[in-house]
Amino acid sequence: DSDELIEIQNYATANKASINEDMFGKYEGRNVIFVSMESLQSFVINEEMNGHVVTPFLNSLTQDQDTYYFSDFYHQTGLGKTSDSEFIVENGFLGSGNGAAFFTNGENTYTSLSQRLGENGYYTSVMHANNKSFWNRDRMYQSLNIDHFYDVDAYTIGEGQSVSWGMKDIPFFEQSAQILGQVEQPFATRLITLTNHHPFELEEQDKLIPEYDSNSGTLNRYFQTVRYMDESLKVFFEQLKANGVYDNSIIVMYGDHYGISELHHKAMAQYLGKEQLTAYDHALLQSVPMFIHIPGSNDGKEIATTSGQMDLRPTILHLLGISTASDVEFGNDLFSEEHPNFVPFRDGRVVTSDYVYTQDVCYDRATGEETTIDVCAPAMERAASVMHYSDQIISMDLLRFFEQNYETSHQKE
Ligand code: GP9
Ligand code: MN
Repeated sequence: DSDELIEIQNYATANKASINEDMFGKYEGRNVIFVSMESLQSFVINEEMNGHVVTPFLNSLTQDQDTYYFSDFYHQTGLGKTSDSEFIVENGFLGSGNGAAFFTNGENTYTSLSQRLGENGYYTSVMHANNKSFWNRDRMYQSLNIDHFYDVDAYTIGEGQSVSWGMKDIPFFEQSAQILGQVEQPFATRLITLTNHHPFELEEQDKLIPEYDSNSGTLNRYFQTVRYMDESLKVFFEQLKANGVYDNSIIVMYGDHYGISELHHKAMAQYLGKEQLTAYDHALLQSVPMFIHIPGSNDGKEIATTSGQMDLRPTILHLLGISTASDVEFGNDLFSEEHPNFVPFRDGRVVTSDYVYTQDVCYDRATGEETTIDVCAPAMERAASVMHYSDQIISMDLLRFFEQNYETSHQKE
C-alpha cells in the first residue's frame, strides 16, 4: 500500500460532486461513441466567416432536442496534445506537466474509463487511421485496457482519400461506421479525426467554403478544414442511422485541443473584431465544443457549466449506471447539481464561471477586468492540488496500488 495514494484517494473522494439520481443509469447498456474532433475550438460554433457558416452540422446540434451542448467547456491538454486529451478522458485526471504521459508513463497501471467499461461487459476500442505507434498509442492502449485499436491497417485508403497527415475524415467515418455495424454490442469506442490538423490542407474538391483573408495562412485555411470536418460528422451520423447502431448509442463529441496558437493573435483579433487579444482572451479561447448526443432523449439543451475534459469520465460512466465513487479522479459529473464550475489547465491557468486566473492576474468574467487575486485564490489552490496529485499518480505509478485493492475487494464479493 502507499501513503501517497491514500492521501490522494481521500482528496478525490472528498471533492466528488453528488450524482444526479435522475440521470444515473438512465442509458444503461447503450453503446458509447466518443469522437475526438481534431483542433476544434468553440470560436467557430454558431459563427460565420465572411458570410459563410463554418459548422452547419454542429450548429444544428446546438439546437437539437436530443443533444446536450456544453458551451463553456475547455480542453486541459499540455505537450501531449491529442494524446493528452485521450489520457484525461480515460483517467479523469491531468496528463504530465513536462511531456506526454503516453510516452513517459505508457507502462503504468491505470483505472481507465475503458477498463471500467470492459468490466461492465463493453467491447472497447479506438479508431484512428494513423500508424499504431504514433504517440506510443499501441503500448499505452494496452495499459488502458482497451480491447482493440483499429489503426491505419484496419482501413482501405483509396485513390484521393488521403491528404496531409493521412486518411480524410469522410472516408474514415464511412469505413468506421461499417466496422461499428459489425462489432459486438454494447461497445465503447473513440474515433479520432485527422483532417483538421495543422497545416490545415485540403484538396480542391473538399473546399466547401473559401479561405479567410488575414495575414495568417494557418487561420485562413483553418476555417476550410473545420468546415470539411463538420461535413464528415454529418456523414457519420447518417451512416450510423443507416446501419442501425444510432438508436442504441450515446455519441460524445469534443474538441481535443486548440488549433490556432497565440502566434496568430493578430489574425485572431481581426476575426474576432478586437483591437488586440489579452491573456484573458487567450485563456477563454481554450474553450472547445462538447456535445452529448442521446438519440430519443428529447431533453436537449445548452448547458453553460464551466467544465473540462476531466469531467467526461464520471459523466459518461454515470449515465450508464457505473459508479465512480471509489475511483481516483478529479473531474465531476456534468449533470450533478454540485458541479464546481471549475477547470484547471495543465499550465496553471484556471477558469471558473466567475473568474479567470492567468499570468499572475485574476480577471472577473462579468467585466473582463482585472480584480483582486483573493477571489481567484480558492480556485488556484484547488487547481494546484489537481496538478500536484495528477503528477504524483503518474510519476509514482500509484494506481498499481489502487488496482490491487480493487481486485481483492471485488473477489471477496
Ligand atoms: C495523430 C493525431 C494528431 O495521430 O492524433 O496528433 P496531435 O498532433 O494533434 O497531437
Ligand atoms: Mn490533436
